[in-house]
Amino acid sequence: MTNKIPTSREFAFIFDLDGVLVDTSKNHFLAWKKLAQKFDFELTEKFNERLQGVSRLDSLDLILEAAHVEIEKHDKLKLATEKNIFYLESIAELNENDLLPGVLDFLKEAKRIEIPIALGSASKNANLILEKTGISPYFAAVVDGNMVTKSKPNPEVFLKAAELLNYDPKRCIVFEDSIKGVDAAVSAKMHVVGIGTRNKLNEADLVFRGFQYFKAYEIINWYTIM
Ligand code: B16
Ligand code: MG
Repeated sequence: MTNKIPTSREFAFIFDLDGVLVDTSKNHFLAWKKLAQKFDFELTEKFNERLQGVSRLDSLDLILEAAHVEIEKHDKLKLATEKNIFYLESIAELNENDLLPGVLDFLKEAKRIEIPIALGSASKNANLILEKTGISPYFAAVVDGNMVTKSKPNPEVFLKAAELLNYDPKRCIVFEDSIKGVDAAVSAKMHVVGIGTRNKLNEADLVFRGFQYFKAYEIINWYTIM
């Protein structure tokens, strides 16, 4: 008798990056907080939820609006660059140990059962983070902030990932930690698993607090019998 490995090509997985695979959400938060001090704006964790999954320039616009600061486009670009410098400094030592609990085992299992995997992130630093944490080889396709023009909740980033994988959106399962990211997946007509709390990610089909609490094959089984 052969030990046949079960395979699943029925569905593809699309992962968000910050806050799903790596705990870089807090680095973004602290970098924005430091920048916002320049114009005496106290950036709270609650306000930060509005920035999750949102592009760098759109995030800056939200902060400037809340702080009642009006500046020229040229100065906005300078501030966005400054924030990115703070952010890059804070992730200089990032490595495989910074992957969130259960992520590596989950990716390994998904690969073993042959589920195609893509990244759908708003971050322009996504490839750098995949390299630093050593998980690049798991991704058949990477769509990052350099490849899209519209921020989540617009579905562009996920639709592009599905296109690169050559999968129908209805056969894609997105893993997301942000409200806007969940909304983007829903509007792409994809399935969506929330990483966080049901309270926050109300529109997701399933919600788990982290990848250590479920297996890739359980997700596939759940959507297969749905
Ligand atoms: P960058 P995700 C998003 O990544 C972050 O959630 C968001 O806070 C950040 O502003 C955005 O990437 C842009 O990142 O400044 O590195 O280009 O959650 O979509 O993976
Ligand atoms: Mg995220």
